[in-house]
Amino acid sequence: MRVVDIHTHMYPPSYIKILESRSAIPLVRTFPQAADPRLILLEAEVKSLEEATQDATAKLPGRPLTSHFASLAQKVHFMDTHGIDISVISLANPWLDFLSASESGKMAESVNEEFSRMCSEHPGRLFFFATLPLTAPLETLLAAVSHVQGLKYCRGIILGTTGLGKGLDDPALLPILEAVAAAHLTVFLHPHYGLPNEVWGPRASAEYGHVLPLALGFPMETTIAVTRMYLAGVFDKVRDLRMILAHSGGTLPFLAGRIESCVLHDGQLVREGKVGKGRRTVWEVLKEQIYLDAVIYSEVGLKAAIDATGADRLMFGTDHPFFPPLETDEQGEWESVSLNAAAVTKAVGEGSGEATAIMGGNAISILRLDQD
Ligand code: 5CU
Repeated sequence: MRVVDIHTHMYPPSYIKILESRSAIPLVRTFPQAADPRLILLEAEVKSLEEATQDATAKLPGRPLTSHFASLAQKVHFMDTHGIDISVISLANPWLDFLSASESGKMAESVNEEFSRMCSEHPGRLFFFATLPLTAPLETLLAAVSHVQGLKYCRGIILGTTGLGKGLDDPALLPILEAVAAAHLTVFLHPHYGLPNEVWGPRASAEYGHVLPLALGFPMETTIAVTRMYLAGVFDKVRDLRMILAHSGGTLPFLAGRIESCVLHDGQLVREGKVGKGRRTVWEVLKEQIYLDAVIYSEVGLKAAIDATGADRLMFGTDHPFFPPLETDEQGEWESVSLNAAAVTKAVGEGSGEATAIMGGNAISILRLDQD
């Protein structure tokens, strides 16, 4: 069995430099009371950033920026430690979303070249999902798709849920999705923005750590983005589009039936003829155009994902370098990885054909990882 990690991130050193120069999130900041700089990414972390800036005894914001985020040697060490044969690396959130229209094209080019170079240092072991300059003009964006299509180890693009700023159901995004699909690049859809902070209530920032935005905000964001695409007919308009959804599709496998029922019972959609013959159901789109990663940490979620798309559409991932062990050596085994591997074993049986497929076989054939 070959093990492939399709959900594994890095911030190349040039990207970290940009974060170090920033005063608004995303940013990197050093605090006298901590050895490692802190990486502050999420809106939900802004309050604790302000508190720690004013009060040296306040809890530290964000997460430690360890060598796991930017070092290629560390990525390979992590792979070796966990028996991972191949990784498909991607820039972590929030990608280039915060750069201006004039900056993002050049930065995308250099980040994608940097990922390409890293992959070439470990041929056959590393591939990557490229990053698009979504704030740039359409022609720069289309040129970026052509550029990454020509990079030997590129197998797709990582995409957030905001698209060009108005979400993934925005008609202006269609030419990009069409170009990506025509280039046979798979989209890896990943959340970043979660839900508005108010949803978490006044106690969250001080008492609940990152649990609510990460455990619930991220998956809901993905669910909403894909449902909007479905309702706007994006999957029908771009039939060759193939998307891997992070975190086993958010809550889509669990909610697809409810989405279907709401469509069937919606007076407006029925009146407008959107529910008639020829409509592909959410279930059909899931089985035809969607793949899911297996980053859900339990057999219950994984079984729902398998039921929704089929075991031949699931791919193992780790979310490295996020979720490191807090009480054991970071250079050793990570519980976040073993939880996901154990979920596969429990859901489909150790050594089964389905386990072999989910742990690596699916990724190798879907992402053409046995081809140079
Ligand atoms: O811990 C986190 O904030 C994250 C994040 O930002 N992105 C991700 O992919 N996983 C965890």
